Amino acid sequence: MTAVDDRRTTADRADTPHAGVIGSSVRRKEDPRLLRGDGQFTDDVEPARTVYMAVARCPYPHARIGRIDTAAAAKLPGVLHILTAEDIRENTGPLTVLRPVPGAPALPYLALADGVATHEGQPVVSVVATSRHVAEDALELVEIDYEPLPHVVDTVRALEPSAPVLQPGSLDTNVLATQVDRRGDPEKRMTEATHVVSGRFRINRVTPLPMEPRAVLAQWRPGARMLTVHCSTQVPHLIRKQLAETLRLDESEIRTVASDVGGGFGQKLGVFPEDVLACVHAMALRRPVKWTEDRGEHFRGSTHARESVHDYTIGADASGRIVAMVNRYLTDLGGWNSPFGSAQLSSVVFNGPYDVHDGLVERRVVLTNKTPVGAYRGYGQPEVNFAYERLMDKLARVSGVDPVELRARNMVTAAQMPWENPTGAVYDSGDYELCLRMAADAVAWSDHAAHPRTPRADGRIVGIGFSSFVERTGYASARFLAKRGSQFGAHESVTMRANRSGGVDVYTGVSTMGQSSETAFAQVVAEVTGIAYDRIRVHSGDTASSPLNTGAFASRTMIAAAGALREAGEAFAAKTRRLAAFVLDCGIEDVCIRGRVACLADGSAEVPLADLFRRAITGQGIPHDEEPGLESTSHFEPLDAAYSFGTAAAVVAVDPQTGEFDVERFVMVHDSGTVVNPTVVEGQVRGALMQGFGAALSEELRYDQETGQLVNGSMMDYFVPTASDATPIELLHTEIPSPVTPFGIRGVGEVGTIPPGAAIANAICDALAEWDVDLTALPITPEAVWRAMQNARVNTSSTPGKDSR
Ligand code: SMO
Repeated sequence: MTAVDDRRTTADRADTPHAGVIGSSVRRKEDPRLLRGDGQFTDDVEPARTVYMAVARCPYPHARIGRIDTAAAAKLPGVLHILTAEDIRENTGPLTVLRPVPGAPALPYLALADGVATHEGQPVVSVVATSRHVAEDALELVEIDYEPLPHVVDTVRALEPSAPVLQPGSLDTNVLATQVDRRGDPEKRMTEATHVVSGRFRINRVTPLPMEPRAVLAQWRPGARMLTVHCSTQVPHLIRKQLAETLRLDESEIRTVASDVGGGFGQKLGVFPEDVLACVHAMALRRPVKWTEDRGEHFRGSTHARESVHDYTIGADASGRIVAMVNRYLTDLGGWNSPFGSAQLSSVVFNGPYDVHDGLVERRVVLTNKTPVGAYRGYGQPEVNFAYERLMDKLARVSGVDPVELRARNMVTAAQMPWENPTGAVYDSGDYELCLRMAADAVAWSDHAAHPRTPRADGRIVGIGFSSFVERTGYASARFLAKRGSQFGAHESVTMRANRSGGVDVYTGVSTMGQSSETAFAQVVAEVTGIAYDRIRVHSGDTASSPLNTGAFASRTMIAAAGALREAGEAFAAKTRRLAAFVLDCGIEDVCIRGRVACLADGSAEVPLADLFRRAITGQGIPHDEEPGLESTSHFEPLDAAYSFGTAAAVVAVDPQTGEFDVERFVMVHDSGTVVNPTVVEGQVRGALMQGFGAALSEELRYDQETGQLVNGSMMDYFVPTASDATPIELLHTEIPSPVTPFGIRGVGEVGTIPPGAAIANAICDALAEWDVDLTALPITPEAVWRAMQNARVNTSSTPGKDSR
């Protein structure tokens, strides 16, 4: 572990010269506007003559679309423009996918359902009117003849021969693609193993549910041939690319702007049909067209996530040492491929933190008549963690090895790194066992393990469960992405520009969506250049001003951007020091930049940065061999992905009569390498843990098998945790720098979503260990626990509850 730098505690006043550098919990640059209600979200942008779009959506899970009659709607006063598939077929292309499923045929689709709709909520007709309510009224007057087709909404049933095939033009079955990664001979190792544990693990369909739903505002100036698109997105430059492709415009004719974004979580990772439709309407009407998603639309028309079925097997020798890990899983894609496609990281890190040579992971991507699945914080890692960590506890049980010792015995060690897993992922560095031991100590595991699980005075039995994990953060390289057909790079890009006030403007295509990138970027610039944190302004998310970058996802922004900020900052500082040496008449090596001035190291002479910057901007008063201007741009690609890691421990009290339970403690021990801003990192981990608790304990999008309808698509029926449901969280960190990233930073955005399900399920099963209760599905509700107890009753002679009171 590296020593905790004392700058962190002493330097969080923004006006001290060295405040805001890496490691300090400086106040967030985003907060003054957001806390005053002065943020500017897409819906806050309201140009003159703005008109409003509403969208008619398919009410069936699968339907052929017959005649569409828009005549009555068109006559409604205030209605300006109506689109159906017929109107856009000629002039727009299919929506493009940023991260195609490797090995899958393309499933091109238009912004409006053309002939057949494959999920409830798919856009069929769009209407623009002078107000949203008129547009919504017009939808009531649109007549659409639907011929319902046979549907399938269950992932496993979609593979049965009787299931309707969703894409008969491209596929014979509903399997879009099968991907196998393997190393060694896991089947043979499994036959030689002393202990083999396996299970089928069902992961619930959930949705990221950002506080700000999707939103778009499109403006077209035909004379200038300029389409300006404000959009709530994580990836302004990638949306610009996708809009250009679908609208058949030059990229130079499109400017996308993401101002404040109220959460993305992976969902806002590419262009959606409504974005295209708003642009088509705006170009036809020559008026600004706005669409803001409502919650009902959001539940059916955005993207869902996570739903998968994992058939996982682990083999071990007599001592519990793992000899093979095999995961064959189905991942549900819904009715179409979304801009980012379904999760791929269940494969990449399927073995978690465990050292195994022989391994196999088989991924089958399955189409069903449900809302498309897209990225969501963690992107496959929470799903597979639930499977392998439940099995580690089963393995502990059958082998008689303590679950903490079993984990420790199997973890990749610091000495083994860099270590390549069976899929080719290279774990860069870390001390996985240290985090595990810290978690075990924090919950006094050895004391707990030594005592029987007997009820407390309140009748509840306390159990403790662990989940150890790695998190892939960032991407291996542009070459790695190219092999998978991904339409983006692994780099991040910034431009730094001096201004006459003596400040620095930093331009980035990364949009600010709660991850505090403005703050963290400014900290890196302050660290590298010595310029005061409060003289650095970060401008986010506008393609007209920022260099062409990748975007904010995959816990990758800081890993890549810190390198770009360092390179740009070093070049910027070097020129600043040359100008200062000229003015102060000294050697360049004698010049320091401190806060708002450049000075001699001993402080005997100084010149304000504002003076130097004005000289550079005017080209007046600079050395003859210097070019005017003070600006630098850098595009930086890190060497490799970095792997964050840790262990979580849950302490859960279970009522053995009813299955009711409470998570009384949740300890998260985590390493994200060098920490840029401790408060921001803590916020990221806590926020992701809350989403992890939601997915683990209460959230599940349920479809009626008979009708194919989403039955709980509202905030009344879909149980997102509220503040009053918050589980108490205890955070502990180690801080081991990564050798493959600038400053040793690992990503931190997604990690909290990973361990809650497994840790809590393991704790409940530990509490009810006497009856061998097994939990294999998420979410874990009291009913699920009660049912698992009933199953255990059938399998054992004893009865949970009865004997224990
Ligand atoms: S699921 Mo994230 O925004 O890569």
